[in-house]
Formats: sequence, structure tokens, C-alpha cells
Amino acid sequence: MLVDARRVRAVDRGTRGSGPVVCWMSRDQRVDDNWALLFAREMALERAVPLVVVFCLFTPFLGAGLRQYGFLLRGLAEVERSLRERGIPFALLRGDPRNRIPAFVEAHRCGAVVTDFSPLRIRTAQVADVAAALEVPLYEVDAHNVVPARYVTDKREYAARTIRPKLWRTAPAFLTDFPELEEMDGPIDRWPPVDWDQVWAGLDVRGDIPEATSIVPGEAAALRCLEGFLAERLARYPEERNDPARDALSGLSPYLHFGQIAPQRAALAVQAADAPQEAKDAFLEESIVRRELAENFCLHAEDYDHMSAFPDWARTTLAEHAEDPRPALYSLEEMERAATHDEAWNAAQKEMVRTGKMHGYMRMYWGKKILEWSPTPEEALRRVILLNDRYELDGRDPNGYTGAAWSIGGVHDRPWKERPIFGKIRYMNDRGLRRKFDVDRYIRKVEALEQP
Ligand code: FAD
Ligand code: FO1
Repeated sequence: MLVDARRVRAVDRGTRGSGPVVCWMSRDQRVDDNWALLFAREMALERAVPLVVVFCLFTPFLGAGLRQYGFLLRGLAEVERSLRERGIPFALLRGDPRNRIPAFVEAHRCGAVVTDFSPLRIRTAQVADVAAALEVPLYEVDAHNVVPARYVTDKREYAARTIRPKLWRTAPAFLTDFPELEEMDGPIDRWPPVDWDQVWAGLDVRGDIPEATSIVPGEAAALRCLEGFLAERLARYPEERNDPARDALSGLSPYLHFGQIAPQRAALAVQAADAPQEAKDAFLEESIVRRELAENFCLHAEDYDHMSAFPDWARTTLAEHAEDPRPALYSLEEMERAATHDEAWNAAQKEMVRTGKMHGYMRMYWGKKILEWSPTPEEALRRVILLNDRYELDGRDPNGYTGAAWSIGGVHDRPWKERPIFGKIRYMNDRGLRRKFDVDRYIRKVEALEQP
């Protein structure tokens, strides 16, 4: 088996047909290092039938606008080119996959469908509904995680320390290199090249938040970003990753979110890099443990974007402090305009609006201040998710819902010393920031960013 069976879930066995195999690409929007695509190709070869890759473009999607769809479409155009070079046809469908995928399978008498994995409700519902509507089998392949999310544990984990041993027990066996996606002699002209101008013209999403031009989309740019990280930032990562005034992060999250690079590729490259083991361990802790903990949270807590998913102690403490006076209260609109009294917070909001990517350390502070300055914790959670998914390139992601739940509701955290408003939720304040890094330097760095 080219693809480890522990990555594959037969969603619905159906009766296999004799026509082409469809790879329904959604989360993992790349040609190389894509286990779902490798699995579909192997099935097509075994059956001596064509392979066709389809992407079903739908709007709206969790607050995404031109900024996010632009990144996605430019990356997809690169996917189409790479696939055609390897003799694999690509088709872009428009509309609800529940209708469009079964219709495509019917129209082309396809024999089986393979799709990728995401723990978000919108995706698990789509996959279940499409499987129910198909006569032929549908397989889901976890192409996103190093250790498949459904395999690493069958329950909700409560902290990094509980999932970490389960991940590292099997990660070495999964951290293999990827097979090459070899050429096929497919019927690439049965599906004509995509008319991307027409796709862009028909994109009915809000366009008032401009594309993030400082981050180049696509699979090739993602690899360049990884190479740049290895060469210039990895060695500094342990000491400087929590310093927003410096540039020590990988910068990979937009590419990881849109599946333009595999977390496994990043992990393999970091492990093979000429860098201190401490730096490698620090990166793998974030990119494997923290990220797969977020996958686990969204997979096992369907209410991952609601307070009901917070641990009991957190909901209790937030309720006990719901009536505490709020020394500063801001409207969503004031927050969106970065018009608070706190210059560090305003800089973080501006960094996100201007670049599409807020520094990870500031996201914690940014989220916790929204709790402090919103009328209720429910409203705070709503605002964190709304602003995050509206402006971040890497938004609408398990990492984001988990980051919001960690900041507001102590998910994967523990109770801390009780205080007003926060109760026992971990607190952060600007004095703490100033102890950690040069806040004024960060503010100057953001002010120097060009306005959108
Ligand atoms: P690096 O430090 O280089 O990390 C590399 C990769 O490791 C990241 O791309 C990510 O996949 C993973 N990782 C790092 N930190 C975390 C973390 N805390 N939790 C889970 N995975 C992590 N991340 C998103 O991808 N999308 C979001 O919408 C998002 N929203 C967040 C909101 C809040 C309130 C908080 C506290 C965190 C959020 N994060 C989100 C997590 C984290 O801040 C980002 O993943 C990280 O800053 C991305 O930048 P990077 O890839 O350069 O980071
Ligand atoms: N996936 C799709 O299959 N079709 C889409 O039209 C689509 C739009 C989209 C917009 C923004 C964004 O952040 C992700 C988007 N995805 C889309 C990605 C995909 O749905 C992923 O499966 C989800 O991000 C769930 O993890």
C-alpha cells in the first residue's frame, strides 16, 4: 500500500463503478506530498481507469472574502498547471458540493471518489452528505496531519501533555518521505482548462478587504517560505518565536491552512536541517503537537466555536465574574478600527488588517483583551472568531477556533489565580508584554507597514 491504511476511512462503501476515479480536493490544495491524491492515483492505476481531480468552489465560507479566495484561487491555478503537466485532468466545479459532486460522478460515470480530511463541521457534514448521495464508494484520506487525527486517539484530549505521548509514539512511523506523484497518460482534454478570468468575475464575496500582497500564494511559494525559514529563522526560533518585534516565525500558516504545503513536509525538512536540536524540537512541538491538538479539539468538540466547549471550571468562573465592572468597553467596530486605549493591542489589530497575519504571540494577548473589553464572554468569543476569520489568511481553521477557545475559555489550559472579569482564566497585560519584548519596536514595525 502506497498510502498507510490508517489515513484512510471508507465513508460509504457503495458499489464500485468502472469509470474514472475522482479526487475531490478541498483542504489539501497541492499536487506534491498529498496522501489523498496519491491514494486516488493508485486506485485509478489498479483499476486501469483515468484519474480526475475536482475542486468545488463555493461561497460564502465562514467569513472569507477576496483576501482569502484570492489566495486560494491563485494557488489552485498552480495546482491545475502542475496536474496537467503530469497528465492528470483538473475540473473546477461551482456551487454546493452536495449537488455538484454527485452530479459530476453521474455525468462522467465515475467509479469512486476520494477526498481529504478536515475536522470542521462544515466539511464533515459535506463529506457525510455526499457519501449518502453517491452510489459509488467515497473514501476520506487524512492528508493534513502527520499522525491521522482519527487514529492518534479516539477521544477529546484535554491538554498538550495528554496528546503529546500519543502523537510521538507513532509519529516516527508516519514521518516517512512522500512518494513522488508520477505522470499519468490521462484524458486531460476531456475536461477543458479552467477559465480563471470567468471564475474571478463570478466571485461573489466581499472585496473591501484587499488581498495580502506581502504573502505570495501557491505551492512553489510555500516551499520557498519553508526554505527561507530553515536558512534564516529556525535557529532563532526557540528564543525569538515569542518576540513580535523580531521575525523568527516560519510564516507557514497561510500555506498550511490552504493545504499548499503539508505539515509533514515541513517536519521532515526541519528534522533534516542543519540547526540545533532545541530549535527543531520547538518547531515540531508547535507544528505537530499544538496543531494536532487543535485538530483533535475540533474533531471531538463539535461545538468548538461555542462556550459550551469550554471546560466546566472555565464556564463556571466566567459566569461568576460576568457582572464584574468592565473598566474599558469597546464596540466591535472600535476594535476593528484598532481604536482602543492600548497601543500594543491596536498594533496587533493593524498588523492583521494590513498583512493578513498577526504574530502568534500577539494573538494570545489580542484575544484575551477582547475578553476584557467586551460586554460578555459570549460576545468576546464571537468577536475573536469574526475578526480572526475576516482578516487572517490562515483563519477558518481548527487552529483558530482552538486559539479563540484557549484565550477566552481556558481550553487546553489550566485555572490560574482568580481576578476580576477573567476569573481563573489565564490573564495577560501590557506590563507582561513589556517584560517579554520591545513593545515600542513592534508598534513601530507595524506603523511602517503600508496601509491596505
Ligand atoms: P510558527 O510558530 O512558525 O508555527 C508553525 C505552525 O505550527 C503554524 O503554522 C501552526 O500550524 C502551528 N502552530 C503554531 N502555534 C500554534 C498554536 N498556538 N496552535 C495551533 N497550532 C500552532 N493559527 C492558524 O493557523 N489559524 C488561525 O486562524 C489562528 N488563530 C489564532 C487565534 C488566537 C486567538 C490564537 C491564540 C492563536 C491562533 N492561531 C491560529 C495559532 C498560531 O498563532 C498560528 O498558527 C501561528 O501564529 C501561525 O504563524 P506561523 O506559521 O508563522 O507560526
Ligand atoms: N474548500 C472547498 O472545497 N471549496 C471552497 O470553495 C473553499 C473555500 C474556502 C475559503 C476560505 C478558506 O479559508 C477555506 C476554503 N476552503 C474551501 C477550504 C476547505 O474548505 C477546508 O476544508 C476548510 O478550511 C476546512 O478545514
